[in-house]
Parts: sequence; C-alpha cells; structure tokens
Amino acid sequence: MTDVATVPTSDHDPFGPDALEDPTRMHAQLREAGPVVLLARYGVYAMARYEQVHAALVDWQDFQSGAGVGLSNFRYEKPWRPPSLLLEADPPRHDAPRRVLSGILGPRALRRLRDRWFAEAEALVEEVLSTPELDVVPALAEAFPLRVFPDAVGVGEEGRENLLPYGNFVFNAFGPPNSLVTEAMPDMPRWSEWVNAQCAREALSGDGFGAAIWAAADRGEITHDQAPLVVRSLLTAGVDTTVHGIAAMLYAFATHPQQWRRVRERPQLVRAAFDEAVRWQSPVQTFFRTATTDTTIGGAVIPEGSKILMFLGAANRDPRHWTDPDTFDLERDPSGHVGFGMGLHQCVGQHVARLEAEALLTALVRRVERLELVGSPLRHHNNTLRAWARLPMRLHTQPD
Ligand code: OVM
Repeated sequence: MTDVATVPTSDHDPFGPDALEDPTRMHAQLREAGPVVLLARYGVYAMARYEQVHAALVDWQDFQSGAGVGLSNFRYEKPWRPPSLLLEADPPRHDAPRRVLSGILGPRALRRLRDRWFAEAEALVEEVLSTPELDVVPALAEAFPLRVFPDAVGVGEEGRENLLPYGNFVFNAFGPPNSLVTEAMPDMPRWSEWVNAQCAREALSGDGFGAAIWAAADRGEITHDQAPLVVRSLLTAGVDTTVHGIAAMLYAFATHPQQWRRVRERPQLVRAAFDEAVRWQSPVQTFFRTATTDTTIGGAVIPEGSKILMFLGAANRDPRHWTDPDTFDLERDPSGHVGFGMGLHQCVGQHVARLEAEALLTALVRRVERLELVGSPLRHHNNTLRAWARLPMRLHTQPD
C-alpha cells in the first residue's frame, strides 16, 4: 500500500484581469502550494515549478498535445479551427511537418536573411530617432517584425494589419471563453479568412518560407493538403510572439539602465539579452497538456484525460531552479528557460525570433545611450501572452 497524496486546490483564475495584469503573486502561491495544484474554477490541474513543468514538456507520451494545448479538450469539444499540425499534434503525425519547418527556419537557412534584417533594423531605428519620445510598442516592437517577417514568409502587402489581431485571438482562444474571446468573436471570421487565403501557393511569393513549405510538399516530405496548415502556423505563431518578446526586452532595458550600459559595452551580449528577457517576462505564459494515462506527480494521481496547465512564466522564475529569479540580469546564463517551451514542441521559430531581436537590439545599442520610461507602461491583456499595450519612452542618443 502506498499513500495517495491529495492535490492542493487553488481558487486563482490565471485568465482573470488581476492575474493578467501581474501574475507574480499567483505564480509564487501556485509554486508554494505543491508540485501540482487543482484549479477549482476550471477543474483542471496546474504545474508552476520548474522541475515538473520541464519534466512534463519533455514527456510527450504521458502529456499529449493532440487534445489541444488550450483549456478546450478536443476529445469532447470541436476545435474552433482545424488543429495545428505542429502545436496540436503528437508523434507520429507531428513529425513530418515539424521536420520540414525546422529546416526552413533553422540557423543555416536564416543566414541569407541576416544582412537584410540588420540593415532594416538600422533604417527603422534611424527613422524612429527623429521622434525621440514615443511609444515603442507600435514604433519598434510591432514595426520591426511586421517589416521583416511577412516579407520573409512571402505574404503580399495587402491586409497585413490582420496578422496581429488574428494571432492575438488565437492566443486568447487557448484560455476560457471570457470577454477577451467573446468580444473579438464578431471580427474573427474576417481575420481568419484573410490568414487562410494567404496560405495558398498562389498567394505567396516564390522565394519565402511559404514557398519553401509548398516545395517540401512537391518533394513528398509533407502532403499538399498539409502545406497550407503549416503556412498557417507561421502566420499564427510568428508575429505576436516576437512583438511581445521584443517589447519585453525593451521594457527590461528601460527599467534596468545598468544592464543597458553593460550590453553597450559588450554588444555580443545581445543574444543572451533577448533570452534573458524571454525568461524574465515569458511572453508565452502558459500552455496545457492532456494526461494520456493516470500519472503520479508528487505522490498524487492525475487521472487520464485531465487537462494540465503548464505555467512557463512561473517555472522561469522558480527560486528552486534560478538564483534571484525576479532579476533581469545579463550575467546569468538563461539557457534551460522554458519560455520557448522544451522538448519535441519547443518553438520551431526561435531562431527567427532571436535573429529579429538581435538585429533590432544591435541597431539600438549602436545609437541609443539610454532608454527612459517617460509615462506609465500599460499592459495588454491576453489569455496566453504577457504583453504590453503601451511603453512610452525617450530614446536618448549619443551626443555627436
Ligand atoms: C500554430 C501555433 C499557434 C499558436 C502558437 C503556436 C507557440 C503555434 O498554429 O501552429 O506556438
């Protein structure tokens, strides 16, 4: 006979306005409560400690994605859109689309974009500096990814304004059907139709990531039916995430002037800086998994079929794993953070995200002596994303 531990219960609503405004206290309480917690409000389990989150993310056999990585369980509920072949699939179905995208978005393939993106970043920073006081969310965090990423995919100019709201809706839709979801419902078909139309071969330029996905279908690496859904993954996951990752980094430096001086002294720190910002803010806060078997966590049995919420943001600040986790610090080695996930599903676009951030930060480091917050930052609430709506800053330039 073994004792079966009971799972602690929590009344926290991770998708309520208080937690979305600042999840820090909730994260600490969920980590303290135990290795796994029952979120009474939703009847789902949650893990907030690094050890358990990491272990579950790498264990795709026991913690599947195919029943959806949002609150909705695809075993019982019809998904609002055809499931992603990457995010919402398990091996073996997941593997061919993953292999194809890994090649197209891998470090080797991105080399041809590097010089162009660095030049684009310099041009944007130069433009922005003509107005030294401005909201860096639209001016930098949104403007840069929107300048380079849709071009790299091969999307036409018309209708690009649909990309951010569509992504924002998808990330909200991983949560419960609260007002963030229901209030956007009327607009969703318009965004969705435009995005789906851009996934067709005819809509894409001949030299981008999109065309490369269709070429992989021609080679038989995925089917022609799968190609538009793989393109859809790029357009869904590739914009809001990088926007909020870059915004997190700009906020981090504006609030840590000492760290800005450090990166200016040693520009080779730009890559670590982005990963440390991703660890510290965790632009993607949460994803669910579904237990494929009765599984024991910390002595408690989580029944087969249960949804389990992985708090990436809480794991990334777990003091059981990190020293001074709440400090944004370029001296630390942020590797092993779960801000891009971990295991089989770990962000396939992470090299794209890092290259965007590196290009923009390099241009800023060259020209900007100090980033100063000149007004109140304003959070953008999303059921999955930790995001900024507004970051008013003065960008102090080098006196010539
Ligand atoms: C996808 C997808 C959508 C949202 C997020 C994501 C972070 C992937 O459509 O594949 O990964």
